[in-house]
Amino acid sequence: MNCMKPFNVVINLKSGELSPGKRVIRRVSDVKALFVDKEAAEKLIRSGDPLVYEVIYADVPEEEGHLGNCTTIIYPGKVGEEFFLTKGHRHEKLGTAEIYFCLQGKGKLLMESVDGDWEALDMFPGSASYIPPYWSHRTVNVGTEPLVFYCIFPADAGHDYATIEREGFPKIVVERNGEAVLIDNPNRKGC
Ligand code: PAN
Ligand code: ZN
Repeated sequence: MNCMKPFNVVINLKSGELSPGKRVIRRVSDVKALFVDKEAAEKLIRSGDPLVYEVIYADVPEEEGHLGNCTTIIYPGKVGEEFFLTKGHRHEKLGTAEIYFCLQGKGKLLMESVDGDWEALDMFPGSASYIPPYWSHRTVNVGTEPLVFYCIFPADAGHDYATIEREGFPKIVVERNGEAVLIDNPNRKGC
């Protein structure tokens, strides 16, 4: 039997720092394939390869019964006209859900179901977005401050990044006249 002891982590509600935690960082070079404007991505990489987002995980076993949890901090920025975003994934165990609780900033949570429906939810401080089973998910920072949110998911859900990397999302989020707008992804491949 697993007799793990209960424990706290402490989350800074403004910065998203989670302690103690394990940090994963993603720079433009790690996510360049996701953006339409490859030239703009290469230019950013040459000029210092800025940080796009960080994920800080609480130390929980990736086993059935446990709840994985982490904060994500997406920095403000754009590649060409597209806002900074997370890689996006669907869960390897497709029938697992997730909750994103937004602490700071302004975002869009893009989702696509295995049936091909898509949805976009606004993220703002206090929004708690429910991602049902069978929906892939990607987050976009459409504001001028870091977008900070706390995620809770079945610890054994797993992450499938390859499908989204191959097919892309149906929509991308771009800045037009100072507004964040969703447009069709010109690089979307058929499923
Ligand atoms: C989140 C995401 C996190 C980073 O914890 O993993 O926001 O996004 P990517 O994993 O797409 O890089 C989650 O959805 N976990 O299942
Ligand atoms: Zn997830």
